[in-house]
Amino acid sequence: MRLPALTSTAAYQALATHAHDARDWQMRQLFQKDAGRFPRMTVDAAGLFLDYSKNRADAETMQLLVHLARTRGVAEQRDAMFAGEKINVTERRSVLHTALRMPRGKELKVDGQDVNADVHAVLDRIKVFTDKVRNGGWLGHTGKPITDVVNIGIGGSDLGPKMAVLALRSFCHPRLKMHFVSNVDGHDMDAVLGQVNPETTLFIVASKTFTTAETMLNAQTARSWFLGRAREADLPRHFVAVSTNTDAVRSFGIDPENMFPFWDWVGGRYSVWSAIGLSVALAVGFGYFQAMLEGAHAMDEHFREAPLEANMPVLLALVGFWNREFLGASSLSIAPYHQDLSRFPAYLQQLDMESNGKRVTKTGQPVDTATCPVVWGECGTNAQHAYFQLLHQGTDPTPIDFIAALRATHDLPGHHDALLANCFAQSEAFMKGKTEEEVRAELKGAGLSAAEIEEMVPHKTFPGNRPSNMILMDQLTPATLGALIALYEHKTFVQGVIWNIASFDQWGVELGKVLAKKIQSELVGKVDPESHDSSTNGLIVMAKAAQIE
Ligand code: G6Q
Repeated sequence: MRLPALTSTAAYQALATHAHDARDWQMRQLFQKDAGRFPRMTVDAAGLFLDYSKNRADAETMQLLVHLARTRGVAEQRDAMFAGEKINVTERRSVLHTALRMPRGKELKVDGQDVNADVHAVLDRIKVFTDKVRNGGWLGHTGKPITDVVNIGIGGSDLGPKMAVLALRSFCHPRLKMHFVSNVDGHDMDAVLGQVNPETTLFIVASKTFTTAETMLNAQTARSWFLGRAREADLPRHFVAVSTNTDAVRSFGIDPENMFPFWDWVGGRYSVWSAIGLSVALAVGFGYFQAMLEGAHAMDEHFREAPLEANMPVLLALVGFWNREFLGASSLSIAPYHQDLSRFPAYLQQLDMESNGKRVTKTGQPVDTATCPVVWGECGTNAQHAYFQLLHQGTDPTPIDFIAALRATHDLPGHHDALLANCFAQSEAFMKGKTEEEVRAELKGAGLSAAEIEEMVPHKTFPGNRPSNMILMDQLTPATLGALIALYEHKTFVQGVIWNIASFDQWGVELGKVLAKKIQSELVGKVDPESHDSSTNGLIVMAKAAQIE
């Protein structure tokens, strides 16, 4: 669908006019004058609850935003994605991570291929393999059960599995220790190899293309390390692959029998649901892995069926778009109040920024507005003691997504109430702030003189009126984690549709890769390079000199 430039549309212009007034709104007042704000600006779906009432938006704002989503074709594009149409236009591919979590037996054919049957055939193999490793039936070359699993992968082949294994810590197998090596920096691999025993370690080489330089080097290093301690014939007990590239897996020396396949219609950053999630299934067991898929599927069904005005991913996308586009928020902070979600902000960084960090439309014209904000974050309450200062009193308004579970998965007394109290208190403080009058009254109560009070007032005043969302679940379980990831996947999708950008490619990753190859050969070359700028030439010469010494 050829869409008009976003800012030229009547729907966008109506929002721009409306935003002119909204810039002066105070959320405190919005809450005071509207008792129905909380019930109206909250939504439940797939075991998650979203409260988006602490945004500088009212009922009219939401209507205008939903109208914009409608006119940009969000519903049609969503249906095209689920149907397997080739909506990844620059790579001419379908985008079917949703098919990875479809229940068995649902009809979906792409290019004549029965996608559902293919997906479930691989899931069946994952079940057999993971059961065997977990119950001690899969033995290392000296007859001992596996104790350590090392996932070697990077980007989408690392961030999702690592985040999910940490998030589901309470569901993990007590014997299996999970490790993730991603960085080409040898310190990453070195740290893991120092901890594991070749007799009881299983390496998963996880790479969609099986050509990614970092992963290939790490896999070769692991292979050499292993072969220094065992025979070539022992490799099949200790190395498996997850990939779409059977030939490359075979040439690496892994029997395709030990390869778990997936398909080109699974984007790297959307691949935790595929065989790339093998490490997750090993850690938590196939039953819980399936529960994660089911949680995501429940969110898919909601996204497909709920009207746009009551659709959780659509609403999250729209308030994010509003903050970015009209209230000048150039970043989005993610604050999970759950230590097990410590890698969730990093996971979302890739999901959102690699998908929507684009500057041209699907048809190649420059985008006429800002696109994806910078996504970053850290767990609460730690973040409160680090950078929340800037969020409260800095000069840039930064929206925050709070994420919390109402019930803990531990039974240590006192902690969870303290955690939730902090989470809710922060969301209230960002919204309300603290007025000059309130500061004066407080300081007067503390016995300060009038002069002292006036000196302190500017420092102790909080402007407030800072937007946030609150995402709650009962407990962090495989199902709610699945729903949470799917929520953000669909949110990202909706924003990409509104901006009309190609959310499913990542050409921006290429340039650095090509240059790194050239520099890598120069670092070991005899002649000092002259072809770069003086800074890059100088850095290469320095690194060469350090290696010679
Ligand atoms: C994700 C990106 C990227 C990719 C890695 C690893 O969407 O495509 O992060 O996942 O570059 O790629 P391989 O799995 O092919 O090694």
